[in-house]
Amino acid sequence: VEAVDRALAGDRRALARLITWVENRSPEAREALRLLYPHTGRARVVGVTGPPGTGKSTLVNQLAKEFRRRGQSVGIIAVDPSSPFTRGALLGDRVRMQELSQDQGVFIRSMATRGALGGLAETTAEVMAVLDAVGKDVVMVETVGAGQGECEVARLAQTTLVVEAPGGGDEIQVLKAGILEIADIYVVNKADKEEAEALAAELSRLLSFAPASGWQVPVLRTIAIQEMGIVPLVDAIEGHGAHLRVTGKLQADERERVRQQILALARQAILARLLEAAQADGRLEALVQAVARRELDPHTAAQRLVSLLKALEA
Ligand SMILES: Nc1nc2c(ncn2[C@@H]2O[C@H](COP(=O)(O)OP(=O)(O)OP(=O)(O)O)[C@@H](O)[C@H]2O)c(=O)[nH]1
Ligand SMILES: [Mg+2]
Repeated sequence: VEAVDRALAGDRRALARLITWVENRSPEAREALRLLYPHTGRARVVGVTGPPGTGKSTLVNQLAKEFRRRGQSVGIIAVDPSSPFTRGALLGDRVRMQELSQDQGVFIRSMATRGALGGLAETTAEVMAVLDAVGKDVVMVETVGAGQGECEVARLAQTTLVVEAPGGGDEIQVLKAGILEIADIYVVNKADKEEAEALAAELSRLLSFAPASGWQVPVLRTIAIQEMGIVPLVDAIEGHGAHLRVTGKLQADERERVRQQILALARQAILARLLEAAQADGRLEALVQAVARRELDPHTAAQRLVSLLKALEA
């Protein structure tokens, strides 16, 4: 595919086109990804997640600037949670990130989650692979840590930042979502607010109960709007990267991610083939009716459906 060569050579419009293919799951996407894959595996992938409005986008913006000062190129994926509630915030992001987008070393892409049901993590992983392949040194992914899907997206990262802020955000909510476990670095943003200190203390206390691993999750304070605490945060991100490398965790985690990715894609492919076959000859509808009439139980029906796969292979 010609666009692949051009994107690899640094053409931003070709890069944007590749990402659109991937997002739309268009036929060109698979071939493009196949050609790009050998070029991947070099980027530092950083996930930034946390409750709505804690300053994730502002922080990502500042982190990008600091990485640029350190001579690194940056790709940013903002996963937009389709709720109308966040529409305005996204617009704000655009304005804020305008200055960044003038910089050729930064590529920013917002991804809609609408209609990406279930496949969001797979699609995001593929967009990350594209940015990695074209040579971005750092790829940052911003997601709102609310639902299961967003947590999945956070797991695609090598290093995950969980961003909290005092006021508004309900910490208990966050803990319920299991977000504490996914943090490699905890950020208490809006440290200009008085309650930030108590929040940081509470987080440190909660983290002290976590089982010991080779990595002590730091709790760092930032004031993203004033560009404060950004340098120590980037230092911590680099520190976590070094930790992953020396412990061999970088490769181990990567293999686990690839394993999950293969299985997820295989699951999708199998289900698609099964549904195609079962719907074509009305088999699925027949099973549904049989179960509804209590002639079959759902387990047996599922087994009959799966046995269709053998027929397909034959
Ligand atoms: N006081 C204060 N406000 C901040 C700080 N950082 C960001 N904000 C403000 O907080 C609001 C939300 O910031 P965003 O960066 O859009 O937050 P977000 O987490 O990306 O929001 P969503 O993507 O909608 O979840 C904006 O009005 C920012 O200006 C900070 O350090 N201190
Ligand atoms: Mg945001």
